[in-house]
Amino acid sequence: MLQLLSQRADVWGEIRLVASKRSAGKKLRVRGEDVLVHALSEKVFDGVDVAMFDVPDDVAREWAPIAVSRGAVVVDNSGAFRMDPDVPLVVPEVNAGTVRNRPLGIVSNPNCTTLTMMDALGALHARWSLESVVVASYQAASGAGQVGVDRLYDELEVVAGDRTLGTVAGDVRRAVEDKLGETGSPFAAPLALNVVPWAGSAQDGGWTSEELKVRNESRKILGLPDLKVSATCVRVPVVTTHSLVVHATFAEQVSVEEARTTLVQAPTVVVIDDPGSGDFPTPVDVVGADPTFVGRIRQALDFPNTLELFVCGDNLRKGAALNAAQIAELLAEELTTT
Ligand code: 2RA
Repeated sequence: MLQLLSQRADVWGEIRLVASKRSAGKKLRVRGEDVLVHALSEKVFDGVDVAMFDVPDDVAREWAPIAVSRGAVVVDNSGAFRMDPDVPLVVPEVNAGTVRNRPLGIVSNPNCTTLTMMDALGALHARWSLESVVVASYQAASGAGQVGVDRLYDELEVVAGDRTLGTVAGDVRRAVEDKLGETGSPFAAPLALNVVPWAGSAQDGGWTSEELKVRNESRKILGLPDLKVSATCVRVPVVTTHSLVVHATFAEQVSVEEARTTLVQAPTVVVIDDPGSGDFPTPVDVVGADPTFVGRIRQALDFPNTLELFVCGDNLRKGAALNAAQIAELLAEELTTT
């Protein structure tokens, strides 16, 4: 977030940094300057127009209303308010107008997995009505935070150099658990040399919280409360950048060429789709970039109104900080023109 605020058009006056007592007193670099970190308190929000929250759900639930009561509009990156009907859930390329309808003074930033496909799907939906989406995610370790990144690198160190690992059931798990212990991983199974079909917490019916977020948030952002959505969320040994396989069905047949043109024309989407030359998006080529990258665009052979897409997006940028910064910029524009 600090890097993005330093790189984007500077629409801000003071940027005040706020954190828990543990970090208060540190200095962090923003816009080329060292800025003091203040401890969280009610008074720290006084004079703040836009408060960008990147905290756990319970902290957001407690402190967002306090920031609003001190005069700020909150942009919240947690899951605390996303499905509240009085809180807009905003992707500027898709539903920027909803940001003005915020009776609680809070605007929510979607989950990174939903965000990875939203500007591409939004562009296609605006042209051909979307009827259903079936998604499989390939989620990076950094979706689970720094602890996830550290765990992935630690596991990779354990398995590096042993060319026998991954050939006998349980050998990778034993190697990882022998070195790193049986607890302490944010992942439900070893991630090195593996894929793990689980992200988030357990919900009714065998679903995970992450899968339900993809369904519920997509419906809200696209303004399609009855959109049929089914997601399976999978963690893969990638550091940063989520990928999604999207099976999107529209009200009418969509030609691949027209879909490609629509995606090419979408300002924040980049199409890389020449598989014959080995050109398609992959996380290691996309990480650190702002746009959503789309490739492998195909007409589903047995589903006439359905396109298959492979989508990659940096889960820390568009999937989190960038989208939040874009929302804050919408608010800044509104506050300076009204
Ligand atoms: C994950 N989507 O990747 C979550 C983070 N918000 O774990």
